[in-house]
Order: sequence, then C-alpha cells, then structure tokens
Amino acid sequence: MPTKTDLRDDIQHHLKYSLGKDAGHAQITDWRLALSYAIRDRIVDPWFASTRATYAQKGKRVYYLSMEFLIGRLLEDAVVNLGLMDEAEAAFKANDLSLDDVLGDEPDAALGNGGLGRLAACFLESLSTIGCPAYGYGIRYEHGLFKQSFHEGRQIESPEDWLTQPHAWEFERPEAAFRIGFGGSVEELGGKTVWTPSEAVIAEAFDTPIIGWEGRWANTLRLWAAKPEQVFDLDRFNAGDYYGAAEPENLARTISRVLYPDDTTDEGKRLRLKQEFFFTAASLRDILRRFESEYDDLELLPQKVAIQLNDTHPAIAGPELVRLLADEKGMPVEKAIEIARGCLSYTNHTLLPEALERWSEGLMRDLLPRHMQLIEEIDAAHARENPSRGVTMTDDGDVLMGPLAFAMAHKVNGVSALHTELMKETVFEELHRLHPDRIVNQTNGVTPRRWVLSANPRLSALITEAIGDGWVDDLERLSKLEPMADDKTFRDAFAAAKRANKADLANYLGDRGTNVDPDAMFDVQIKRIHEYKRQHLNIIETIAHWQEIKDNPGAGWVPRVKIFGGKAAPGYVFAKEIIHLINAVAEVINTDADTGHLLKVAYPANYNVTLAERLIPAAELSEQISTAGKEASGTGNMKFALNGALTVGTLDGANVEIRDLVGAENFFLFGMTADEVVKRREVEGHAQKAIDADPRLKRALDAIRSGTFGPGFEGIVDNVSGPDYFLVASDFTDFYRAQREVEKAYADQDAWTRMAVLNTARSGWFSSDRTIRGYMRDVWYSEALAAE
Ligand code: 26M
Repeated sequence: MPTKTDLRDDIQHHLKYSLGKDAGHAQITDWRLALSYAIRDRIVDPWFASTRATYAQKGKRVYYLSMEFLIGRLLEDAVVNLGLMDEAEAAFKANDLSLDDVLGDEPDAALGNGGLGRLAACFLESLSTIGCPAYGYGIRYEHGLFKQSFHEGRQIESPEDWLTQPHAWEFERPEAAFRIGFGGSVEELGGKTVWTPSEAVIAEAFDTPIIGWEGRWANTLRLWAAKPEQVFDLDRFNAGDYYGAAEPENLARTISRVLYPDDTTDEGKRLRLKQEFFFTAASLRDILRRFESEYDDLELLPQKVAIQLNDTHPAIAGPELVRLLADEKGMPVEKAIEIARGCLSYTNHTLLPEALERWSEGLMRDLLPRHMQLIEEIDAAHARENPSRGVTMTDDGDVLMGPLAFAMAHKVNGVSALHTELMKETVFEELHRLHPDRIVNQTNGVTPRRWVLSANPRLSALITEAIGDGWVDDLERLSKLEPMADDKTFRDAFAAAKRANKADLANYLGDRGTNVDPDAMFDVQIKRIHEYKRQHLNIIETIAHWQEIKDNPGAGWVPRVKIFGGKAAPGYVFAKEIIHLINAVAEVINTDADTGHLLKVAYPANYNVTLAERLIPAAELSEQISTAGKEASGTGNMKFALNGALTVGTLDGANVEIRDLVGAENFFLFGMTADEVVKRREVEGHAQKAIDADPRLKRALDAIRSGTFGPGFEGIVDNVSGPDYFLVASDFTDFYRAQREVEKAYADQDAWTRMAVLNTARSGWFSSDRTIRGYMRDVWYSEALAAE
C-alpha cells in the first residue's frame, strides 16, 4: 500500500502534472478531472487486491453481459463509497470552490435507455459492495442516449457526446483486443467445422473500476470499442481516394458509435445484430482466455464461470459459446451445449410481444452462418430431448431470441413476482412445462448508496442519526425506523428534510421557466414515455382535475405540482404526441390565473439519471400507473418509496410487492388487475362504455378534441376512445377516485408524513444487495470474497 496522502495535495498534483494547469487558470472541469484522478488513484489498490483475492481463492466469477449500463455520474459514487465526502469538500473550500459544483460538472454516462440499463448499473455497484467477483461487459458507445429538448412542446433529439471531455475513469487496454468476424462461409475441413468470416473488426477493451461501499472491493466494467483491423487504406490514399482511404475505419467504428434508442420495439436493423454479436463474442473470448489461464479442463467451466444475459440482447452467447467449445476446442456439440448451459442464465425484462427480439433467418445466416447452423442444432437437440412437444427456436422464418436464450440457460428469471408468474403463463408457457425448475424470480432492487445516501443527504443524515449508519449496506435495518413513525419530533424532522428537497427542486424548476410553490404536493411520473406506462392517463386526469377546480376555485383544493420526465424513442409517434400534449397542457394550465396557485405542470427536458437524483428526493407522490401485466417490475417505484414518497399505482410489476411490504393503508391502489385487463379487452366498445359512464372523462377528452390545448391531438383522443389497448378509459374513473383519496390524505400533513416514514422504513428489501444475493444463491451458485 502506498502511504496515505492528503487528498488536497493529490488534487493539486493532478491539476499540475496530469492536466498541465495551474490553480489560477483552472476551469471547473480541470478541478473535476483532478479530483477524479486523485480518487481513481485510491481505487486502484482495492481493485488490484480484489483481483488478487479472486485468483488466490480460485473464486467463481460472475459475468454480467448487457447492451446497456446506465451509470450516470461516477465521481460522486466513488467519493461517497470511499468515505471522502468531507475531505473533498474541505479541499475545494480552500480553493473557494463548492464540491457540489465540481461533482455537477461531470457529464452523465448515458449508455442505456432506461430500467434495464439502470438495473445493470445498480447491480455492478452491489456486486462490488458484496464482494462478489464480477465483470460487467458491454459496449463503449461513443454517443449515449440522445439529448432531449422541446421546441413548441415537441421533442427534439440531438446527439449525446459524453466523450468530448477526457473520461477520467477508464483505462484503455490495447493489449486486450479480439478479432470479431462477420459473414463469410462455413466448411468442413478434415473433420473440423471452420467458419471463415468475410469481414472483421477489432474489439478493444476499456476498463472502468467500480468501487463498492467503504472501498472493500472493486470489480471491473469492461466496455468494448470497435476498431478497424487496418487503420487506413494506404493504396486508396496513394491513388488519390482520400475519403475512401478512411472508409474501413469508419465502417468498423460504426459498430460502437451509438446506442440504439428504442427501448421496446425491435428495429430489425443489421447494425443492431452486429453490435450484439460484437460485444458478446469479445466478452466470451475474454472469459475463456481468463479461464484457461487458470484451468486446463473445460468441464470445470460451469463451476468457475457464471454468465448472466441481461435480456436477449446478448442471447447469441448461447450459439457462440457452443461454437467456441465445439469448433475451436474440439468438444462434441451436445457436450458443448451442456457446458454452455451450465454457465448461462437469462433475465427476461418484458412480455410485450413487440419487444421480444426476433431476427430473420436470412439475416442471421448472412451475418453469422455458423451460428445459424448451431441454432438449428440446438433446436434439434432440444426437440430430441423433448420429443412430445413442438417447441422451436424459430417462427415464420425468424429466429426467436427468447426461446433460444431459454433453451441455452440453466436458469431464467423474471424481475418481479407477478412478472415471473406471467412469464410462466404466457410467453414461456410451453418451455416452462418442459422445464418447470428453470424459471425463477429475482425481484429487482436499487442501490441505496446512490438512491438514498448520495441523492438524499438530508434524509440520510436523519436516518443515520436515528439508527446509525449500518443501513447503508444492510438496508432492511430501515425497519428500525418504524417506531419513529409515531414520534412527532422525528416526523417533523422527516417532513423538514422533504420540504428542503422540494425547495431545491422548486428553484431548479423555476430556473427552467416553471415557477412552483414548494408547499404544494409534488407529484412525479418519470420514466420512458410509452403507451403502456400511461402518461396520457395522468395528463387526462390532470385536465379533468383542472376543469373541476375552474368550476369552483374556492373549494379548498390541495395545491399540486404535476411533474413529468422522460424521453420517447425517436420513431415512436404516439409517445411523441403524449409529450406534446403534456407540454401543451402545461402551457395552458400554468398561465391560468384562476388556478395557477392550485395546479402546475412541470416537464423538465432531458430526463436522465442525474435529473432522477434531483426529482426523487423531492417527490411526495410516485405515479406507477401502467396497465396491469405490462410493467415487468419498475425500479423507479422502489427509489420513490425509499425516499418517502407514497405510491398511487396499479397492481403491476413490483408495485405489488411494494404494497405488500409498506401496507395497503400506505399505498393508493387503483385500477384493474392483470386478469381483469385481459377480460376487459374482450368487452365490445369498452373504451366508449367507460367514457359514457364518466362525464369527467368525457369532458376532458372533449376539451382536448376541441382544441383547448391547441390542434393535433386527435390521435390520442381517437385511441383512448376507440381501440384503447392499454385501457386508459376503463381505468380512468378509479384513477380519478384514487387521486382524490391522495388529496384527502395530504390535507392531514402529519398523517401523511407518518405514512411516508413507514414507506421508507418498510422498503429496505428493495436494495439491489438483496437482489444480487438472490442471484448468487439461486442462479450463479457463487460466493462473496474478501479483498486481500
Ligand atoms: C431492443 C432492440 C433495439 C434497440 C433497443 C432495444 C431495447 C433496449 C432496452 C429493448 C428493451 C430495452 O429495455 C427494456 C427495459 O428497460 N425493461 C425494463 O427493465 C426494468 C429492469 O428489469 C424493469 O424494471 C422494467 O419494468 C422494464 O420495462
């Protein structure tokens, strides 16, 4: 271990020697990078110690393969986990700078779309906190999720550019590189199957250490960047073709250029399949190389290697691992399938049919000819083992990635209890019958280090004062707060922390053009914009409420701020209309002098991890209103409950488990159940019936249609009054009722705070530490280690 040095000296050192700046001329970004390097230096030793311990103890390693890691900012996480907040603050105070400003300068690493990517980031942090030897594997996108702005209420996308500044956290590893091929042909040569690709790119590794709580352990996030085999076509250049000379480089780099922004619908793009194979193949080669440096018997692979597939995006890992074992290592194919299955497991994140990946056999054969053959062999082997059933990995000329992932995994998990049961009854019904022990549940969780400790320092200080700091890595200790729900002094302190967070948010929103009263109820719906998440239900209810207020402004209404945040996939027309409608409603309501003190709508643009960290601590009401059966789990719902927001929600995803834990009396339930949803859809004219039965709904829809909020919203009204697949109309009346219950409860502030405290006290189970321990026990069969 190097001698312990003063953080302040190290910042000065890096400012001068790593950044070449003197303190007098340093910009905020220079200071931020200097701090980052100083902090990174403190991560390296625990990082090495973790690697050494894994080798020395011959630990089983977990590999988390994910197209997305939505990590957001890294500096604050590292400072907090190393316990250096106070020291860092003092170091900057000496230079007349605020640590908050320095931390706030870091761009978000937005290498993900939403829940699935953020879950991967929470898991990385928990894996390190627990001391589970693990690697995250993904793609080092040059451009993360697009930036969102609004023009006349409509979403405008612009490219995200997080790598324009030096990225202080990563280590480039030019020596860790693999050649990844595509296309070409397959031949039998001397009894061996040989795939000769027609093109290839280089996958080069970039490593980011991920430090756990108290710096006890650190794992690695290894992201692959695509590079050309040959940097430059000198012949073309010499022939005067200067642009053409750079073409191989451009083509190769395209693979890791940009994150696909579609969070549900599969675009069927060739490039997407290339991305999937690119990072999966590079990761598997790396995994095998590391294994073979320690062991020489490939039969030991399942004992030493667990590979988790985050959705089907890396599902080509099944055939690719079989190919590596069979074609390259000489194992019989059936044996290779068995060994691969022993390593692989798969997490399903959605049941929406349009989001289940399928690739045309033609594309698959063209891009990955050997894999297409192996998929057929895997399918045939599965059919031989289960002769009675016609389950196949293909349908209508497409390869089905869900069934393929299922067939190649020893465990398949859902992400909430309800979702897991629905998996068994719907998409995987047949496969589940054949393999009744394969599907297991691992309800999602979130890391309390980021989502409580750093995001909500006021609440954290209060909790620590009340029960000590053991809750940070043992979140179920929050239950010790339960008795304090009946302690008026504690309730007042809890309410004061919330009020201060709301004041901060009110300032932020005010700076962005929406003035809100920090004493109004802060009601928040933040997530991707999607029909099934029903932001349109929320805004239609807002309109109905506004109309009621206008009828009788003096009736003692509870003031409310309706806050929305979220992006729509660029090609998702309906979601974009919802965004436009929310902004149009905001424009009308926020300038209405009759109701301005009672109702506001705020929609800050460019919702991302950092904005979530600002909104969640200030929220009092959490909107979790998806059509039952459609939201696999949700993780925002957990973050809100932990931060003392009450939920208004349907019996969907993990809402069910939240309600069970916090108590039905501390949760505002509304809407149909998943079973009722299915039945209601069968009712002829269900939407129109619901509209006819509820004059408030009819009046709100009429206002939209007649242009109260401007032209162009017929699509939404037609949908809600016609097909209404997501049952907005049918759930409206009960949603409206629940919202009035919310107001009744909010009117008694002290009683509300009591419920809020109970939400926090009873949500400790939603730590991602608990989730990871579940995977280790039921899926990976792996153990935690201590760094040496
Ligand atoms: C697919 C094809 C092409 C481009 C992008 C995609 C794609 C990307 C992300 C499809 C789905 C993606 O994510 C889905 C997702 O985020 N699912 C959410 O996962 C969370 C974590 O388990 C759950 O809490 C949410 O309920 C679920 O919607």
